[in-house]
Amino acid sequence: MKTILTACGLLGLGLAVAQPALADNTPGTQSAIDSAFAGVTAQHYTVYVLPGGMGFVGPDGQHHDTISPSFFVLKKGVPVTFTVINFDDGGHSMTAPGLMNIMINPGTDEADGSIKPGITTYTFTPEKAGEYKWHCIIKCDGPSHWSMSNSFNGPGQDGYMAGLIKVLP
Ligand SMILES: [Cu+2]
Repeated sequence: MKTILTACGLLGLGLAVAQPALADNTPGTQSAIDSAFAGVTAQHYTVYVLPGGMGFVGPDGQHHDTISPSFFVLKKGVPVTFTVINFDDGGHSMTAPGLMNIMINPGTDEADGSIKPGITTYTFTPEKAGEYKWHCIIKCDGPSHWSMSNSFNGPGQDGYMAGLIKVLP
């Protein structure tokens, strides 16, 4: 701000107006986080479960059971609702010990061979800031079950049947 006022002064524009003290919006500071979430009273994510052939392609070139998105940012103390739309006729979970456990309803096989998606709604309020690992605890992604195998963060392949949740303070 000081630079701008100086420039205006040099140009003789007379635009020097007293500026209110700005909040420290340095990324990661509590005041920056609080100002980003000012007035936010609810958080919402829509998540899709994609079975086998619908899912993303893994490093083996095959499609795999996928929960997408799989990485989330939440604000502590603000209620969050996950709406999970499951296109698979099998159940899955998003299990994050110490934070949440969403048991995902399976889709329903229809007479014409299609699958009516299962819908699950799950609301909770994150109470503790930190980084949480989630993974699916229901055996899935047959026949290889690759999506359930360990990746760099532990059980489940991140981006498929696992991921991280960051809860901001
Ligand atoms: Cu699963």
